[in-house]
Amino acid sequence: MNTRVTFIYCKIALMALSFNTASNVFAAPCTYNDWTYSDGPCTSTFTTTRTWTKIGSCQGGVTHPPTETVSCIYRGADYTCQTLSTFNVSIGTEVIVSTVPGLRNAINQANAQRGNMTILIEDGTYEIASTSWYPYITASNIIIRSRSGNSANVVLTGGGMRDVEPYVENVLDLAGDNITIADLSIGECGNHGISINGDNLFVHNVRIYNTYEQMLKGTSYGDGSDTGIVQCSMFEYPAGIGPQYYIGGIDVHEGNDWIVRKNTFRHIRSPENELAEHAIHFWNDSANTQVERNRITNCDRGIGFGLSSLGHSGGLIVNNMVHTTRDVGIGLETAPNSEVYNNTVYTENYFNSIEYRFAATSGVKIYNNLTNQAIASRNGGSGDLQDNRTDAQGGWFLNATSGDLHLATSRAEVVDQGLTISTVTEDYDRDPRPQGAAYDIGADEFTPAFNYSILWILLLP
Ligand SMILES: [Ca+2]
Ligand SMILES: [Ca+2]
Ligand SMILES: [Ca+2]
Ligand SMILES: [Ca+2]
Repeated sequence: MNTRVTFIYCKIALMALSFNTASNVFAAPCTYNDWTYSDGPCTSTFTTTRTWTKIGSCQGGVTHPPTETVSCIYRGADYTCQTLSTFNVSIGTEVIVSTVPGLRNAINQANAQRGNMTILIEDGTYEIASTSWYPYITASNIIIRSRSGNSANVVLTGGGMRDVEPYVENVLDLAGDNITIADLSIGECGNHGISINGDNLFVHNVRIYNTYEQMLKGTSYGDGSDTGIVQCSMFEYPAGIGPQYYIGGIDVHEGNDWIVRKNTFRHIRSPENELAEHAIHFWNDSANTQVERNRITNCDRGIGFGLSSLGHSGGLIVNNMVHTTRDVGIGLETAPNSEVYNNTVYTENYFNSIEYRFAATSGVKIYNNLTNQAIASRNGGSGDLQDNRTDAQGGWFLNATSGDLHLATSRAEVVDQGLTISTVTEDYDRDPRPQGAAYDIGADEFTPAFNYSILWILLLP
């Protein structure tokens, strides 16, 4: 080291020392990079407490309170079906759009900045998808929702419910993770309303209608889409029938640990000899799906785990009301160790309400289900059946052919006749189980409506 280099080295070392010993005086202003935070658990009001910590010894500049309340996506069991706008749920950059070019720009911006963004859409109808461009979102951590919270007033469409082969027209095609779609409608397209390959999708209070293929599709690319939640949503063909057989409600391949709860599926019916796919179908190497408290009516097929040898393992189907018009209400195919508890199934034009099928379907538990047709093994399926009743009549229910399978009156055949299942603590209505002496069979734990005629008698002089 020559003298000059040594001198510079010593000077730099001295400067570093002076900054260290007098950091209060010379500390640089804080930037965004000088802060870190941790969030507590997300509560059922879609809020959490964020705790901020400063890294290093900067002073002034960017600052944060020690704690603050921020919004988050609540995914727990004690969820609410209220709109996300009720809680002003938002993450990252917030963009408000009111035109198709504005919405397309926001999607391009979300991809360019790698997500962390909320897109709020003003009321209106947006023909956002075409066969030459449709929203393809590669970024993660995005919320797309109506600003008003009124799902009927914000409608995202393609060019109509028609065959677009050999082109593709999904209204939303999502490859990123942690994407939330809420409080809007999606329909009128050539393929799917939502196509998803990323993980942790959250669909809340969305109406999907008039898609030429399955309404929500989980594709099998990579290891498929996992841990999605679909809740409080409507899937329907308002004309009462679909455009072709290759349709379905939720169709997921290679999906692990999804939850599908408190949705309605209507009129997912094929106009052809070939059946439509199920309203809810998880298959082709899927596992551990929870399907609870859904209402399915006037569909060809209800809930399916697996299809032929393309199976599904584990999972729970509980407290659903299922009305089908051509095939099974609940079908287990190559679906080992599934649990099917406390469903009510009303089946028209078919012999079996519930089937467990193929030798690979073993270890299934089918308890406390109320059906009007058989619960049957086919092709060597095996399982444990307890406390089911398969002789229900349409008149037992409030409105069987619109899928309202609440008991119309207290029926001795089912009320207090079920097995106690410690993991099933509520019914379709979230009424606690049991009411009265024991569990009821079926999705509804019967609670008699308040009887005004008795009150009238009591009040008479
Ligand atoms: Ca995955
Ligand atoms: Ca998977
Ligand atoms: Ca009871
Ligand atoms: Ca009830």
